[in-house]
Formats: sequence, structure tokens, C-alpha cells
Amino acid sequence: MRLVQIAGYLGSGKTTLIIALSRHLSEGGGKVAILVNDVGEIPVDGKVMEEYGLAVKDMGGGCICCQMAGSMRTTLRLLEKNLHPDLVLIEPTGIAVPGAIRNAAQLDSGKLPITFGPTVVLFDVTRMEKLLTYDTLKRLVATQVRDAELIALSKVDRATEEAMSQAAEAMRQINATAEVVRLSTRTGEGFPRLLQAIEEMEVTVS
Ligand SMILES: Nc1nc2c(ncn2[C@@H]2O[C@H](COP(=O)(O)OP(=O)(O)OP(=O)(O)O)[C@@H](O)[C@H]2O)c(=O)[nH]1
Ligand SMILES: [Mg+2]
Repeated sequence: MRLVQIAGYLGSGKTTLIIALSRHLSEGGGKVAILVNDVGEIPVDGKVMEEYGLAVKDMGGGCICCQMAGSMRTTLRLLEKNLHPDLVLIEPTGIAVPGAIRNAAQLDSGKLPITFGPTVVLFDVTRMEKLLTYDTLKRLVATQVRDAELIALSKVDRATEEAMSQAAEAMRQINATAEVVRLSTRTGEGFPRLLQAIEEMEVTVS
């Protein structure tokens, strides 16, 4: 069971990307499960995904990077037992810390056949100014970006070349080792690379 997080701030395009990824991977014969952590009390994204016929485990009522880390581990155990997925795509809340989620999942790696694919963090280029200006927001974004193996500059169909290179530079300042990919789920730019990394990039977690 390979775990891949698609993380990133609120509204950065996580659900849209997960739907596209899981449809593509399911069509290729892989068994994909999705774990969504909604912030609100009414789970919105999980419902949207189920309408696409995807296997979704929806967790609301708290954040899986902190107070709900235990429930997430239980959910992963149940997924493995009942569904045996090849891949679990995890959508954390927009304010979650990806590293904390990985650490929590890692605790079960002795008991469960868990491997880790890349943590993908989406950065919405169309909102770059806002995301990198306000102090608290900037800190949160930096915390997320630091935990990424793959940073996707999202919604590039609506960004200028200048904004994209500025965003890429800002990302490298925060995380010099992650790969940076330009992504548009609308036009498909960057999608093949993302798919490939999700299937092939091996990440060792210690
Ligand atoms: N132009 C453009 N819009 C996009 C793209 N991907 C997503 N969006 C739009 O961005 C908005 C937010 O997308 P979601 O996929 O819901 O984002 P999210 O990160 O799951 O949002 P939360 O779960 O609320 O944090 C929606 O209106 C999407 O249609 C893209 O590649 N290009
Ligand atoms: Mg979402």
C-alpha cells in the first residue's frame, strides 16, 4: 500500500488533481483509494469524489496531522484490510502539516505493508502575492513546502511566465531539494510528470 499525500493550502487544487489522478490510475488497472480530511463538519470534497465513482474514505471533524492522527491510522488499517489498495491518495486539510501526517502513518509501517511515494505540495501561483505576503500564511505555506518531495505550481493556465518563474524561485528558497513542476489540471500541463512521480518516486522515511 503506497501512500501519497496531495497537500497544499485551501483551494490550491488538491481535490481536482486527486480526481484526475485516481481516474487515470484506475483506468490503468491500479486499485486506488482516497482518504480525504475535510475541515468543515459537512464533508464536501468526499461527496464530490464519490460522485465520480471513486472509493473515498472521508474524515471530518478535525485535522489528521494532529488530533485525528490516531483515527487516520485506524482508517489506513481498515483500508488495507478491506480494500487492499495499491495506492492511497491522501488529501489533508489546507492547513495541515504533511510531515506530521507522514510520521503518524510511519508508526504503522512495521505492521502494515506501507511504502511512501512523494509528498506533493500544491502552490497556487494565481494567489502567490497573498500566500507569500501575510506572515502567518507565509509561515504555514513554508512549513508545507518544506515537507514536499514534489512542489507543483498549480493553476499555471492562469499565470504569467513571470509569475511562474517568481513562484519557482520562491519555492526553491524554501526547499532547495524538491522537484518543482508546473501544473494545470485544466490543460494537462505537468500531469504526466506528476503521474510518473506518484507511481515511481521512492521516498525513505526514517
Ligand atoms: N484555472 C484552474 N483552476 C483550477 C485548477 N485546478 C483547480 N482549479 C480550481 O480551483 C478551485 C479549488 O479547487 P479544489 O480542487 O477544490 O481545491 P482544494 O485544494 O481541494 O480546496 P480545499 O479542499 O477547499 O482546500 C476550484 O474552483 C477548481 O475548479 C487548474 O489547474 N486551473
Ligand atoms: Mg479539496
